[in-house]
Amino acid sequence: MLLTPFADSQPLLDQPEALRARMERDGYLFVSGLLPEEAVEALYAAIMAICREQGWADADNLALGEPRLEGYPEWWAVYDSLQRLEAFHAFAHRPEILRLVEAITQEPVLVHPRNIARITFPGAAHYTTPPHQDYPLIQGTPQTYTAWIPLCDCPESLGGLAVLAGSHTMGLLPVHRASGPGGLSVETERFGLTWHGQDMRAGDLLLFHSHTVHRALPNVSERRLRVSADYRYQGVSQPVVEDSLMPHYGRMSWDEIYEGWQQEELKYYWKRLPVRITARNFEIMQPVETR
Ligand SMILES: O=C(O)CCC(=O)C(=O)O
Repeated sequence: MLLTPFADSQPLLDQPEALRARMERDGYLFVSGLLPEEAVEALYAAIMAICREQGWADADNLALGEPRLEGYPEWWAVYDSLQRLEAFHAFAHRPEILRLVEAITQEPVLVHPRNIARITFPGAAHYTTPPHQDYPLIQGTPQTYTAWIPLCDCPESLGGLAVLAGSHTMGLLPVHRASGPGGLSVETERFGLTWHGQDMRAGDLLLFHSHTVHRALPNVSERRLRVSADYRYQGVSQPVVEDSLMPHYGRMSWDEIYEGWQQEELKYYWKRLPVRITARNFEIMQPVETR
Protein backbone atom coordinates (compact mmCIF):
# COMPACT_ATOMS: atom_id res chain seq x y z
CA MET A 1 0.00 0.00 0.00
CA LEU A 2 1.34 3.44 -0.93
CA LEU A 3 1.86 5.47 2.24
CA THR A 4 2.97 9.04 2.90
CA PRO A 5 5.22 9.19 5.98
CA PHE A 6 3.62 10.62 9.12
CA ALA A 7 4.24 14.28 10.00
CA ASP A 8 6.41 13.86 13.11
CA SER A 9 5.20 16.08 15.97
CA GLN A 10 8.22 15.41 18.20
CA PRO A 11 9.58 18.95 17.54
CA LEU A 12 6.22 20.43 18.61
CA LEU A 13 5.99 18.73 22.00
CA ASP A 14 6.49 21.99 23.91
CA GLN A 15 4.04 23.90 21.73
CA PRO A 16 0.48 22.97 22.70
CA GLU A 17 -1.06 25.41 20.22
CA ALA A 18 0.90 23.94 17.35
CA LEU A 19 -0.07 20.42 18.45
CA ARG A 20 -3.74 21.42 18.48
CA ALA A 21 -3.44 23.07 15.06
CA ARG A 22 -1.85 19.93 13.63
CA MET A 23 -4.48 17.65 15.18
CA GLU A 24 -7.12 19.92 13.71
CA ARG A 25 -5.48 19.81 10.27
CA ASP A 26 -4.53 16.13 10.01
CA GLY A 27 -6.72 14.37 12.59
CA TYR A 28 -3.64 12.72 14.08
CA LEU A 29 -0.32 13.33 15.80
CA PHE A 30 2.62 10.99 15.37
CA VAL A 31 5.36 11.45 17.93
CA SER A 32 8.55 9.49 17.40
CA GLY A 33 10.32 8.27 20.52
CA LEU A 34 7.74 9.72 22.92
CA LEU A 35 7.93 6.78 25.32
CA PRO A 36 11.03 5.45 27.06
CA GLU A 37 12.17 2.36 25.17
CA GLU A 38 12.92 0.43 28.39
CA ALA A 39 9.34 0.90 29.59
CA VAL A 40 7.93 -0.28 26.26
CA GLU A 41 10.31 -3.23 26.21
CA ALA A 42 9.32 -4.26 29.75
CA LEU A 43 5.64 -4.34 28.77
CA TYR A 44 6.43 -6.23 25.56
CA ALA A 45 8.45 -8.77 27.58
CA ALA A 46 5.57 -9.31 30.02
CA ILE A 47 3.12 -9.89 27.15
CA MET A 48 5.49 -12.21 25.31
CA ALA A 49 6.01 -14.24 28.49
CA ILE A 50 2.26 -14.97 28.46
CA CYS A 51 2.42 -15.81 24.74
CA ARG A 52 5.27 -18.28 25.35
CA GLU A 53 3.48 -19.86 28.32
CA GLN A 54 0.44 -20.49 26.13
CA GLY A 55 2.40 -21.84 23.19
CA TRP A 56 1.82 -18.86 20.90
CA ALA A 57 5.54 -18.05 20.63
CA ASP A 58 8.87 -19.83 20.95
CA ALA A 59 11.89 -18.82 23.06
CA ASP A 60 12.85 -16.24 20.37
CA ASN A 61 9.32 -14.75 20.49
CA LEU A 62 8.56 -16.11 17.02
CA ALA A 63 4.99 -17.20 16.30
CA LEU A 64 4.10 -20.85 16.82
CA GLY A 65 1.18 -22.69 15.27
CA GLU A 66 -1.86 -21.47 13.39
CA PRO A 67 -2.82 -17.76 13.64
CA ARG A 68 -4.99 -17.04 16.68
CA LEU A 69 -7.63 -14.42 15.88
CA GLU A 70 -9.03 -11.79 18.23
CA GLY A 71 -12.41 -12.81 19.62
CA TYR A 72 -12.18 -16.48 18.60
CA PRO A 73 -12.26 -19.25 21.28
CA GLU A 74 -8.49 -19.81 21.22
CA TRP A 75 -7.90 -16.06 21.82
CA TRP A 76 -8.75 -15.98 25.52
CA ALA A 77 -5.93 -18.19 26.84
CA VAL A 78 -3.58 -15.24 26.29
CA TYR A 79 -5.91 -12.26 26.27
CA ASP A 80 -7.50 -12.88 29.68
CA SER A 81 -4.05 -13.07 31.32
CA LEU A 82 -2.95 -9.98 29.43
CA GLN A 83 -5.98 -8.07 30.68
CA ARG A 84 -4.95 -8.96 34.24
CA LEU A 85 -1.48 -7.40 33.77
CA GLU A 86 -1.13 -4.35 35.99
CA ALA A 87 1.71 -3.04 33.81
CA PHE A 88 -0.52 -3.07 30.74
CA HIS A 89 -3.13 -0.84 32.38
CA ALA A 90 -0.56 1.30 34.22
CA PHE A 91 1.08 2.12 30.89
CA ALA A 92 -2.05 3.99 29.73
CA HIS A 93 -1.35 6.55 32.50
CA ARG A 94 2.21 7.36 31.49
CA PRO A 95 2.93 11.07 31.96
CA GLU A 96 4.32 11.44 28.43
CA ILE A 97 0.95 10.39 26.99
CA LEU A 98 -1.13 12.43 29.43
CA ARG A 99 0.88 15.57 28.71
CA LEU A 100 0.37 15.13 24.98
CA VAL A 101 -3.37 14.49 25.28
CA GLU A 102 -3.84 17.36 27.73
CA ALA A 103 -2.31 19.71 25.19
CA ILE A 104 -5.24 18.76 22.96
CA THR A 105 -8.09 18.57 25.49
CA GLN A 106 -6.90 21.64 27.44
CA GLU A 107 -8.38 20.13 30.59
CA PRO A 108 -7.59 17.17 32.86
CA VAL A 109 -7.73 13.90 30.98
CA LEU A 110 -10.01 10.93 31.59
CA VAL A 111 -8.10 7.75 30.69
CA HIS A 112 -10.63 5.15 29.58
CA PRO A 113 -10.01 2.04 31.67
CA ARG A 114 -11.11 -0.22 28.79
CA ASN A 115 -7.60 -0.77 27.50
CA ILE A 116 -6.98 -2.92 24.45
CA ALA A 117 -4.00 -4.95 23.29
CA ARG A 118 -3.53 -6.52 19.85
CA ILE A 119 -1.44 -9.52 18.98
CA THR A 120 -1.48 -10.04 15.25
CA PHE A 121 -0.17 -13.23 13.73
CA PRO A 122 1.36 -13.49 10.27
CA GLY A 123 -0.71 -15.50 7.78
CA ALA A 124 -4.01 -13.86 8.75
CA ALA A 125 -4.20 -10.98 6.27
CA HIS A 126 -7.96 -11.56 5.85
CA TYR A 127 -8.41 -10.60 9.51
CA THR A 128 -6.52 -7.28 9.36
CA THR A 129 -8.31 -4.35 11.06
CA PRO A 130 -10.32 -2.68 8.24
CA PRO A 131 -10.55 1.10 7.60
CA HIS A 132 -12.88 2.53 10.23
CA GLN A 133 -13.60 5.43 12.57
CA ASP A 134 -13.49 4.71 16.30
CA TYR A 135 -16.48 6.87 17.20
CA PRO A 136 -19.26 4.31 16.51
CA LEU A 137 -17.38 1.81 18.70
CA ILE A 138 -16.27 4.19 21.47
CA GLN A 139 -18.92 6.97 21.37
CA GLY A 140 -19.28 9.29 24.39
CA THR A 141 -17.71 12.36 22.80
CA PRO A 142 -16.19 12.71 19.30
CA GLN A 143 -13.30 14.44 21.11
CA THR A 144 -12.00 11.05 22.21
CA TYR A 145 -8.46 10.27 21.16
CA THR A 146 -6.91 6.87 20.56
CA ALA A 147 -3.23 6.34 21.31
CA TRP A 148 -1.89 3.46 19.21
CA ILE A 149 1.42 2.21 20.53
CA PRO A 150 3.61 -0.44 18.91
CA LEU A 151 5.20 -2.46 21.72
CA CYS A 152 7.94 -3.73 19.43
CA ASP A 153 9.64 -2.24 16.40
CA CYS A 154 6.96 -2.34 13.78
CA PRO A 155 8.13 -2.07 10.17
CA GLU A 156 5.34 -1.84 7.58
CA SER A 157 5.76 -5.56 6.86
CA LEU A 158 4.71 -6.32 10.44
CA GLY A 159 1.47 -4.43 9.92
CA GLY A 160 1.52 -1.08 11.66
CA LEU A 161 -1.34 1.38 11.63
CA ALA A 162 -2.12 3.85 8.85
CA VAL A 163 -4.38 6.90 9.13
CA LEU A 164 -6.30 8.70 6.40
CA ALA A 165 -5.02 12.23 6.95
CA GLY A 166 -7.78 14.83 7.22
CA SER A 167 -10.58 12.24 7.30
CA HIS A 168 -11.83 13.51 10.68
CA THR A 169 -13.38 16.46 8.81
CA MET A 170 -15.74 14.17 6.87
CA GLY A 171 -18.00 13.64 9.87
CA LEU A 172 -19.42 10.29 10.79
CA LEU A 173 -19.45 7.82 7.88
CA PRO A 174 -21.91 4.95 7.32
CA VAL A 175 -20.49 1.60 8.40
CA HIS A 176 -20.35 -1.72 6.57
CA ARG A 177 -19.90 -5.19 7.97
CA ALA A 178 -16.26 -6.31 7.61
CA SER A 179 -13.84 -9.01 8.70
CA GLY A 180 -11.23 -8.17 11.38
CA PRO A 181 -11.18 -6.55 14.82
CA GLY A 182 -14.13 -4.15 15.28
CA GLY A 183 -16.06 -5.87 12.46
CA LEU A 184 -16.99 -2.56 10.77
CA SER A 185 -15.49 -0.66 7.86
CA VAL A 186 -16.08 2.59 5.98
CA GLU A 187 -15.61 3.51 2.31
CA THR A 188 -13.21 6.36 1.69
CA GLU A 189 -12.08 6.22 -1.96
CA ARG A 190 -14.33 9.09 -3.06
CA PHE A 191 -12.64 11.55 -0.65
CA GLY A 192 -9.29 11.47 -2.45
CA LEU A 193 -7.36 11.69 0.84
CA THR A 194 -3.92 10.23 1.48
CA TRP A 195 -2.98 7.37 3.77
CA HIS A 196 -0.17 8.25 6.16
CA GLY A 197 1.95 5.52 7.70
CA GLN A 198 5.50 4.24 7.96
CA ASP A 199 7.83 1.89 9.81
CA MET A 200 7.36 2.53 13.52
CA ARG A 201 9.71 1.92 16.44
CA ALA A 202 9.01 0.80 19.99
CA GLY A 203 8.58 4.14 21.83
CA ASP A 204 6.67 5.88 19.01
CA LEU A 205 3.05 6.85 19.51
CA LEU A 206 0.21 7.67 17.15
CA LEU A 207 -2.69 9.70 18.56
CA PHE A 208 -5.86 10.26 16.53
CA HIS A 209 -9.35 11.76 16.77
CA SER A 210 -12.35 9.41 16.98
CA HIS A 211 -13.52 10.46 13.49
CA THR A 212 -10.13 9.81 11.87
CA VAL A 213 -10.27 6.80 9.56
CA HIS A 214 -7.48 4.32 10.26
CA ARG A 215 -6.60 0.77 9.30
CA ALA A 216 -4.03 -1.83 10.14
CA LEU A 217 -1.62 -3.13 7.52
CA PRO A 218 -1.35 -6.90 7.10
CA ASN A 219 1.39 -8.71 9.00
CA VAL A 220 3.33 -10.21 6.11
CA SER A 221 6.40 -11.11 8.16
CA GLU A 222 7.68 -14.69 8.23
CA ARG A 223 6.93 -15.50 11.86
CA ARG A 224 6.79 -12.30 13.90
CA LEU A 225 3.89 -11.27 16.10
CA ARG A 226 2.81 -7.64 15.89
CA VAL A 227 2.10 -6.54 19.46
CA SER A 228 0.50 -3.16 20.19
CA ALA A 229 -1.69 -1.36 22.69
CA ASP A 230 -4.54 1.04 22.03
CA TYR A 231 -5.64 3.32 24.84
CA ARG A 232 -8.31 6.03 24.79
CA TYR A 233 -8.48 9.51 26.29
CA GLN A 234 -10.86 12.45 26.54
CA GLY A 235 -11.36 15.62 28.54
CA VAL A 236 -12.86 14.76 31.91
CA SER A 237 -15.79 17.16 31.43
CA GLN A 238 -16.91 15.36 28.24
CA PRO A 239 -19.53 12.59 28.28
CA VAL A 240 -18.48 8.93 28.22
CA VAL A 241 -20.51 5.75 27.66
CA GLU A 242 -20.59 3.29 30.50
CA ASP A 243 -18.94 0.41 28.62
CA SER A 244 -15.79 2.49 28.08
CA LEU A 245 -15.39 2.12 31.85
CA MET A 246 -15.67 -1.69 31.73
CA PRO A 247 -12.96 -4.27 30.99
CA HIS A 248 -12.43 -4.96 27.28
CA TYR A 249 -14.73 -7.82 26.21
CA GLY A 250 -16.26 -7.87 29.70
CA ARG A 251 -15.13 -11.43 30.44
CA MET A 252 -13.94 -10.59 33.97
CA SER A 253 -14.91 -8.05 36.61
CA TRP A 254 -12.47 -5.30 37.61
CA ASP A 255 -12.10 -7.03 41.00
CA GLU A 256 -10.90 -10.18 39.21
CA ILE A 257 -8.57 -8.15 37.02
CA TYR A 258 -7.18 -6.24 40.03
CA GLU A 259 -6.17 -9.38 41.96
CA GLY A 260 -2.54 -9.00 43.08
CA TRP A 261 -2.11 -5.42 41.81
CA GLN A 262 0.33 -3.23 43.76
CA GLN A 263 -0.87 0.26 42.88
CA GLU A 264 -4.14 1.09 44.64
CA GLU A 265 -4.45 4.39 42.76
CA LEU A 266 -4.88 2.52 39.46
CA LYS A 267 -8.03 0.79 40.70
CA TYR A 268 -11.42 2.40 39.98
CA TYR A 269 -9.66 5.77 39.58
CA TRP A 270 -12.49 7.10 37.36
CA LYS A 271 -14.90 6.80 40.27
CA ARG A 272 -12.94 9.58 41.95
CA LEU A 273 -13.47 11.86 38.92
CA PRO A 274 -16.59 13.81 37.95
CA VAL A 275 -17.38 11.58 34.94
CA ARG A 276 -20.51 12.28 32.93
CA ILE A 277 -22.18 9.11 31.66
CA THR A 278 -24.16 9.19 28.43
CA ALA A 279 -26.14 6.50 26.56
CA ARG A 280 -24.70 4.51 23.64
CA ASN A 281 -26.35 5.05 20.25
CA PHE A 282 -26.72 1.58 18.69
CA GLU A 283 -28.10 3.01 15.43
CA ILE A 284 -24.74 4.36 14.23
CA MET A 285 -23.16 0.92 14.75
CA GLN A 286 -25.67 -0.76 12.41
CA PRO A 287 -24.06 -1.83 9.13
CA VAL A 288 -25.89 -0.19 6.20
CA GLU A 289 -26.65 -3.64 4.80
CA THR A 290 -28.87 -4.39 7.78
CA ARG A 291 -30.49 -0.99 8.31
O1 LIG B 1 -4.16 -2.46 15.98
C1 LIG B 1 -5.13 -2.73 15.30
O2 LIG B 1 -5.14 -3.64 14.45
C2 LIG B 1 -6.38 -1.94 15.43
C3 LIG B 1 -6.21 -0.68 16.19
C4 LIG B 1 -7.39 0.22 16.08
O3 LIG B 1 -8.23 0.11 15.22
C5 LIG B 1 -7.53 1.28 17.07
O4 LIG B 1 -6.59 1.47 17.85
O5 LIG B 1 -8.59 1.94 17.09
